[in-house]
Parts: sequence; structure tokens; C-alpha cells
Amino acid sequence: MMLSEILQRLKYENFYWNIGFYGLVLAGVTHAFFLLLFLYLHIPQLALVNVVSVAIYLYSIFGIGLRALDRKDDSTIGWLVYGELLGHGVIATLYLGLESGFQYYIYSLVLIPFFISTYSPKIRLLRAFGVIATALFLEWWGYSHPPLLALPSSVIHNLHYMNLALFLLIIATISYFYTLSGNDYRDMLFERSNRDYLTGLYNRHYLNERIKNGLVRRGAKHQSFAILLIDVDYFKKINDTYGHSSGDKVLKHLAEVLKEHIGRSAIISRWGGEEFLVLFEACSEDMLVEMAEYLRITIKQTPMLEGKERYITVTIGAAISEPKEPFESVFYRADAALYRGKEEGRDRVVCAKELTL
Ligand code: GH3
Ligand code: MG
Ligand code: MG
Repeated sequence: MMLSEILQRLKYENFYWNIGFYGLVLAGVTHAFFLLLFLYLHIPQLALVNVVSVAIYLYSIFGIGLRALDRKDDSTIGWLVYGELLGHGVIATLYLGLESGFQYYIYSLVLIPFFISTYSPKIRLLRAFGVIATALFLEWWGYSHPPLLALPSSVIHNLHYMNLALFLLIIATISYFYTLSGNDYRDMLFERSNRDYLTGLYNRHYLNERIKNGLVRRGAKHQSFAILLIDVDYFKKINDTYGHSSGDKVLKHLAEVLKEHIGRSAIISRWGGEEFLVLFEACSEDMLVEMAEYLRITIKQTPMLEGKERYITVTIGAAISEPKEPFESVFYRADAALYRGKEEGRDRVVCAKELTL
């Protein structure tokens, strides 16, 4: 019942909490295995320690797990896990010696505090130093004292292999998931900062970055390029007549039409309100105007409000870069061409070449 509730909740939680919970489950299962192992080896003291360990993980999951999820506060669970790993590592090492490899689990605690979101940097460092101090103490103790229990060396060696493998697996898993969550986060930030929320097209920021980093592809600096500046005619009227949300739908639909009819090599962006900028790699003037005319007519013939016969027209300003001409200058010419198109009555393509600026 409780477990299904937690699993249900985790579906809506982010990567961090999912990894955290599955980590707790795994740790609990591992200690249940240790418990059986120590019973099998007839070491009741260590079996008892693992009863406590399993209890700590059960309490972390079922006792305070949901509350931690609700409050987005993992600090109590974090301290419990820290105490458990330190305590178990120290006691098992005192009993079985450094040769058994139980101290390795303590080493993983150098990493873990840095992943727990609610800790302050000071607490993270303190916890990391606590681990270092404990590890050094165990090294000193292990080399200067015999283990409290003497097991056959073959058993100790097998324990060592098992613990080393498990420890390395823990480190690899933590690192793997951490980089994975970092990638997701980076991708999300990239999408948020480079795409327009309404249409999903690239925004002005993205285009500026691409331009700054050398147009249009792979460092080819003074490569020539072409711009289409597409502006919806009388868009204000659409907002005034059908409402702002219908205006939004028209913009979304227009973005879809552009995506559908413009090749992948071009960058389509929403430059501002109802203005779109398409950046092409080098092409001839004829090709550019032909493309612009094709778009103008396609847009004109596509009903823009779902279920309604509502059409829009656009005016397009086109410009091709001269050798070594900066983007701003080409944009200025495309904008002037667009302005001329509006003046001349809209619903047309004007190429900057035809203008005397
Ligand atoms: P013109 O033919 O001269 O281009 O006329 P226009 O009405 O299209 O041009 P104007 O620049 O006067 O108006 C643009 C309008 O676009 C004004 C603004 O309210 C609207 N607009 C800008 N961004 C959005 C948006 O995200 N959603 C909606 N619905 N409207 C927007
Ligand atoms: Mg307009
Ligand atoms: Mg405009």
C-alpha cells in the first residue's frame, strides 16, 4: 500500500528524487543480503548491525519518505544514510579488518553529500572531512591492531572482492546518473533560453549567438547568407477581431507552416511579436525570391484558425549578404525592404537589391 503510493508519487518527481529513492531501496536490499551473509558466517554482532541498517533504510523509505517528498527536504534522510554508512563501515572494519574491504563504503560518502540538494556548502565540506577523518582512523587502526574477529583468510579475501566490486559499482552508478541528470538539465536550459515559448521556434537570442559564433555553419566566417523577414499583415486586427488567444494560435500555426515548407538547413526564428526571420545559407537572389514567393502564397492559401476559413497575408523583406557584409547590415536592408513592401500595399515580397537605400 505505502510502497505503491510512493511509486505513484515518484512518477511525478524529477530525476533526483527517483534516483534517491531507488538508491535507498538498493542500499536496504544490500544490507538485507549482508544480514543473511553474517548469519551464515555466524557473526551475530555484525548481523545485528545490519538489522539496524535495514531498519534505517525502511524508516527512510516508509517512515519519512513521503514527508520528505512533500517538503522537498532530503536532509534527515541524508543524515540517516550518512550515519548508517559510517557506522556500518567502521564496525565491520573493526571486526573484520581492512582486508575485508568494508571501509570502501565509507569512501563513497565523500561523493554523496555533494548530491544532496538541501545541504549548505559548509555542511557538505564538514561531512566530507568527517569521512576523510574516519577513513584515516580506520587505516591507522587496521594497521596497528588485529581485527576483533579472526576469520579464515579465504573468507576475508572473498569479502574483499565483493566489497571492492560493490563499491566501484556504487561510484560508477552515482557518476553515471549524475552526468545524465546534468545533461538533462543542460538540455532543458538550452531549450528554455533558445526557443520561443509560444511557437517553439528559435528565438532572437539563439540567432544572435549563431551569428556571433560565425555564420552560418562550422566556423565558416565570411560565408554569404540570406535573410527573409516575414511580417504578418494587419495582425493587430486579428487580435482585435478574434481575441489575443486566437492571435496566438495564428502565430503557432504560421510557425508550423514555415517549418513544414522551409528546408532543414535554414534557421527559422521568431524575431519579435508577429515577425519571423529565416536565415539561409548562401543562395542566389532568384532562389531566395522564389522561396519567399512560395512561402507568401502558401501562407495566404492556408486557413490559419482551426475549423475556420480565416486567412492571413504576409509581407516579406529579402536580402542577401555582400561579401564580408556583417549581419546587422544585411538585416537593415531586409527590414527596409519589408517596410517598402508594407508601404506598397502589403502581401508581397520585396528584395533589398531592388531598393536604392
Ligand atoms: P502591419 O500590416 O503594418 O504589419 O500591421 P500589424 O497590425 O501586423 O502591425 P503592428 O506592429 O501594428 O502590430 C503587431 C501586433 O502584434 C501588435 C501586438 O499586439 C501583436 N502581438 C505581438 N506579439 C504577440 C503575441 O505573442 N501574441 C499575439 N496574439 N499578438 C501579438
Ligand atoms: Mg505586422
Ligand atoms: Mg511587425
